[in-house]
Amino acid sequence: MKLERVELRRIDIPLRTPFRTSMGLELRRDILLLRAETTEGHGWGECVAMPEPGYSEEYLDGAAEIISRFLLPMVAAVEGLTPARAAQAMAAIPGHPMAKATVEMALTDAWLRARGTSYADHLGAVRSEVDCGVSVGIADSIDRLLAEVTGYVEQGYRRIKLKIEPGWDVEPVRAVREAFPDIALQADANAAYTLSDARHLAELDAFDLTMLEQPLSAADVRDHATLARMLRTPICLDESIISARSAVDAITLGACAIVNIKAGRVGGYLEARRIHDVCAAHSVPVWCGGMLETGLGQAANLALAALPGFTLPADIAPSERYFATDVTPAITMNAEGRIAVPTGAGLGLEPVDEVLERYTTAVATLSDLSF
Ligand code: NPQ
Ligand code: MG
Repeated sequence: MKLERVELRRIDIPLRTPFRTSMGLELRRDILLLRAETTEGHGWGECVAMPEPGYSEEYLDGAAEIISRFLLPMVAAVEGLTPARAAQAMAAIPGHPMAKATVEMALTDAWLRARGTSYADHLGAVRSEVDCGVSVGIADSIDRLLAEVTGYVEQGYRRIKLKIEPGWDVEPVRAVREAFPDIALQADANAAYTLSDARHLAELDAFDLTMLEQPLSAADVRDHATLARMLRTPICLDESIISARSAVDAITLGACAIVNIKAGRVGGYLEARRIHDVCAAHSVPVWCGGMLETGLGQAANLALAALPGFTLPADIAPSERYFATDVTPAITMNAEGRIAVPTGAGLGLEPVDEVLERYTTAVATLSDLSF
């Protein structure tokens, strides 16, 4: 396979409901899509970076720059290009995992489409559907939170994840637990606390949470290990886990009992699978995180979440959770809170042209990738 031409496309989709986290309020989803044309056909990649740094250091304009200026020329020069060789070549540049994952995802889609193989079979999936959870943003009041969560429970989501931050933690978690004594419930802090909040966070132990996700900063792995010894609630790491190596380090230190896997955060689906493998070897359960992806990203995440070690519900949502109209045919969830893993070649779905055009804010075509 050889890379011939790439289209970078920015799309801007209004969110159906505002999504507030400790990093800020999101009203729309501004997304970078990459369409790779190769000698064997085309494929799609989706960049999960946000317009501004916050969740991590990456941001959309920076991702577009490193992709077009450095990653694509490197990948275009690879002899006998495969997704794995592309990932290997891109590893020469440190960092920029979301940008690398975008390129790897598009090349993988093209590669698999040409071979009639699904993303799920490529990654080693063993399930035909995935259990879905929902990530609930910080609300304006406890009453509004309860109304929102009630709707999600009625829709069949198999677990509820509450975004928390200092000032919005114990009370909302208590209220949801009292209203729904039996639901699977977890909280995600997106690194909003420090170790000095340990006694306060220990109050969450009263609510039988499946996990507390990323309470401390990404670099504070040792502090997470200290915190883990002070809490009964299992710690899950998201932002801290940037590779299979860092997953092994965190597990060995006792910093987490559960790992959230996002391909964008770790540089691609191949590294995501390696994290799954090392976690399985350490008997650490994993689950598939989400970044408010379109149907393209959700399709790849569904394939990943169908691997055997993904034993907890995913942050994979039906299209309607975030968007009035997705760029792909809508991904739907059944009344039991499950979404089918796509079975078609590659991602198994494609953007709908007129929807894509409607949301597009900028397009760049890169055809001279040879220098
Ligand atoms: C998390 N995702 O697990 C992330 C963080 C996150 C579904 O909770 C725009 C784009 C806003 C991506 C807000 C979920 C976002 C975003 C939060 C990702 O930590
Ligand atoms: Mg998270």
